[in-house]
Amino acid sequence: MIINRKILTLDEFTIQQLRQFPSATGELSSLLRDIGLAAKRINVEVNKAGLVDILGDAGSVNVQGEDVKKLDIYANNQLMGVLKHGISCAGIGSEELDDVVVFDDEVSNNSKYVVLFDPLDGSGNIDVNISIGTIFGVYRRISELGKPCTKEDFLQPGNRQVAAGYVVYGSSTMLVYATRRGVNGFTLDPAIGEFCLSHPDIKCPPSGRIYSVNHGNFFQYDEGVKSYITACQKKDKTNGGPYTQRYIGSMVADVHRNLIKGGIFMYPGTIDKPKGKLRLMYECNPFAFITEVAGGKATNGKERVLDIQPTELHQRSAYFVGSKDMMEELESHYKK
Ligand code: P6P
Repeated sequence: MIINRKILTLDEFTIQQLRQFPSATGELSSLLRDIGLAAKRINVEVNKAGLVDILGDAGSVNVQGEDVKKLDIYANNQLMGVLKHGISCAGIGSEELDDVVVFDDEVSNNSKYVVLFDPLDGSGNIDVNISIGTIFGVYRRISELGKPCTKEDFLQPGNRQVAAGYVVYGSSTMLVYATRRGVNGFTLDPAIGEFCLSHPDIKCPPSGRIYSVNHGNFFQYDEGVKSYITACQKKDKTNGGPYTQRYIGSMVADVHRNLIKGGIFMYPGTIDKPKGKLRLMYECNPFAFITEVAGGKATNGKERVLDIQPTELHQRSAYFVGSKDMMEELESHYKK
């Protein structure tokens, strides 16, 4: 008897995916559920952030007598905790930590995956109540199982990701993750405390009318980028008129909107910072993987982001990601 399940929770969805691959060990499904648990815990604190003045600012002691941590440190610790105490992760790399953390215990050393994450991207927007997010990428280890994972496990090109995803803490809290089989979005239902499948099989529209960039740096961008931005502003009425510029200074929210509605997000290099600001391993690569699985593209202006061979854990990359047609129009301006 097939039970008609209208709403699948994240746990039910990952288990359903697992049932379709009897040979799978379930480690990846378990890891994704672990991240979902951390996201729920982070969501509780992010939603209280506006009350920090009452609960006490980071570094102080709150009314319950607890140390109030900076939210991004709190988020980092939640993700590291669930992954260390799970069965699927041998170690992590985090935007908040200088070096990778090798879990080095018997279970972790036999775990197949390592995870890189930005625990709370855009955390500077918390005190003005703008959406922020968590970003993660999952790699299969290349080091020997049974031993501690190594730095090389974390310095793989983004095309070696087996899964990637993000959580956007916004008007609702959503967890979106991709495997090579597709991109699926889950919205947190506070009534039951579960992420529920709300956006099955997300596809990035091949084109759109939204471009996201920090216009303040316009005169620092190279000619190709300036030419494309100007073209976005000069679209005439025969093709719908000028595009809309939407940039809220929180990459997760901007890229999520563009993934659903169609659009392009740009964080180009500048004269002062040729590599731009965004980090390759735990900001650019996860969104590049998700966007490509959904039908879009992601480059650094010259090459596919997922093909970049990393050399450092925290290296930066110029970044362009979004709808296929818009990315190809940008590339045409680079070729001029
Ligand atoms: P700028 C947040 O600090 C972040 O890393 C991204 O989330 C965001 O898109 C970008 O930086 C904003 O940077 O230089 O435009 O303020």
